[in-house]
Amino acid sequence: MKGLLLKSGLKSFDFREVLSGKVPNEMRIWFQNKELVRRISETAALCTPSEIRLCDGSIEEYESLCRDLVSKGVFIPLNPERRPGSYLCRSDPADVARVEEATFICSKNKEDAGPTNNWQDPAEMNKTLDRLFAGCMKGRILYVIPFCMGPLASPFSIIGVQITDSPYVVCSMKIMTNMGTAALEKLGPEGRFIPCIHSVGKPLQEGEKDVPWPSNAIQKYIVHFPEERKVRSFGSGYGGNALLGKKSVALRIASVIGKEEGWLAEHMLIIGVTNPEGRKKYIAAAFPSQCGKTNLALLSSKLPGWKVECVGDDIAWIRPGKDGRLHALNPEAGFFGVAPGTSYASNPYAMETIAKNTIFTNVALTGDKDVWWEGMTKEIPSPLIDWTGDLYNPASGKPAAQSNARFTVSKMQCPILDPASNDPRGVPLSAILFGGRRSSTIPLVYQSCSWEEGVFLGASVSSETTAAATGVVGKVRHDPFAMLPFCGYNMGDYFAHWLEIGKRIKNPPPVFYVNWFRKNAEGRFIWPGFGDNIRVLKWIFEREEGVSNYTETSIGLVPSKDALDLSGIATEVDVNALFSISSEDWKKEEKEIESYFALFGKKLPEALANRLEELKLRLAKS
Ligand code: SAT
Ligand code: MN
Repeated sequence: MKGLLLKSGLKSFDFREVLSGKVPNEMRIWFQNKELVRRISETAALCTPSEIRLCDGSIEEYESLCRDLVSKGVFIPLNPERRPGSYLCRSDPADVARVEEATFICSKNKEDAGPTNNWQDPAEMNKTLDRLFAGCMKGRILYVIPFCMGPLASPFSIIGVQITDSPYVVCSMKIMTNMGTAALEKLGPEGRFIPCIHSVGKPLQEGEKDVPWPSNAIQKYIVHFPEERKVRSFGSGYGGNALLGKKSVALRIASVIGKEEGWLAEHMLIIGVTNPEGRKKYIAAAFPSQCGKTNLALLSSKLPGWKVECVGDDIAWIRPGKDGRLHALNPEAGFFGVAPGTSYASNPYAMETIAKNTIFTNVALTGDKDVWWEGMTKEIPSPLIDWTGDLYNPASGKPAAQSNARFTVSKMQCPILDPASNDPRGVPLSAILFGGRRSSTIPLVYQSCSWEEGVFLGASVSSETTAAATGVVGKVRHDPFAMLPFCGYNMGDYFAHWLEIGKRIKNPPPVFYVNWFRKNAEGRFIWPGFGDNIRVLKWIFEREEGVSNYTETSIGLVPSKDALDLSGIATEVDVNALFSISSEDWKKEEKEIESYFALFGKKLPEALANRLEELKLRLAKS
């Protein structure tokens, strides 16, 4: 590492000299935690970057990285009059989504990863990764990003340090996490952090010209070591594969920590719902990726007097409180939301949030240098450059924006951000929702009768696959608690942990199942969704207070006739089709759940097996 340049802010040093004890005053904070210094040195020695840059998380640093990315043609600055402070970035067409087949949980014992995760022996995996990481940052800068998931003031927050060779990742982490010196200060000399080592896996040979989106076309690995509390990610620069604070730390690793410490790390949005009388309740909801979490989190109410505010759109850390209730905290500082389908008509608050200071990835570019995607406006602007950089031809039948195109934006820009969004203690939950994308079988909403039955609903979530992960789109797959790709340990133990949490609190919140995506015989959505979902939230709110009417069915409680407020709804809704429970479809569903549960063998908690038997009996009688 002789002569390895070390930069912090505008100052440059020799890394070796600093290591040998000559730590300049302004750098003290970076060299106080021995484990951090060890990780940086070890990674630099293995990956052989040409420079090390310590990221302080300042706005100046962010802006200078953006300018750099613009000069290299990686970021296209958008029209400052229309979309100030914003950029468009185009990924490699082969690196557009999470790679679940390349995502691993490398616990010491295979059984601890469980039947739903890819597993390899950690020592073997480390050997494979050491080979891939050797020299992988040649010709590139190694960035060190200290970050804090959760409010800086919260005792529940988790500190991580991501080392990456992608400046796009640094900019995204700045938006999505509390990043930089503040996180380092919280870490302190003795503090523990989750090391997250990431490389796009494309070393540059002497004189080789870089591409705008470097990644590794052949080898991709997103690997978690739950016992060691470490993440190593290779070969991809996109989303959850690369912004390691999100799915890797705040879900996969945090779920393991939560299991040990008695709390839950969940793939859930959190919202505050206020009724016309001014009473407010917080609700958390789990849906798989690309099933409308950001849309529900930023809902613009179609019912007069009802209001939704957003605490978080993707992740909730949930703990039993001393008051006997569950409290939820959003560990993220920004939104990494799905762009296609977002419009002023469907989601005005999302559009306002992304009006400035936003990084767009894989959307289309208009003639006046603004962004566009399918569903933003009825007319397709012309001219239009598609997400691959070509002039768009609507006759091609292809979409102009990639179907997993995203916006990355600070939640502080959200016009309906809940005042408690950064509350270090989180917010008390009054209801929990599960849901998926199902064109048949599942009614718009139903309620479970107990915590155990609620856990059964979470465990039996299934959903049509979306473009958030690589692979076929539209195939129904089981996605328990919407955590299938994000649970860091055995899913059977995870079910048991949920049951256990319910026993530890006096007042578990009621649990509901929702499905906005049911279709009619012609293949059209029956329910308008978006702002009209407030009607469902209203029924849930009033169920929690015990006032809205319900009918008991074989699967749970549904709104009784006229209990769902459809006043002033703009579209005609076939309520019968929306709530029909076909015993034929449900018998199929029951068989599906039964064969899925068999996957967990002895790890399936008895309470869930019993709930399934009960459902079978009720369906047999119906
Ligand atoms: O995992 S990502 O952050 O890329 C998005 C998602 O799947 O929810
Ligand atoms: Mn998500």
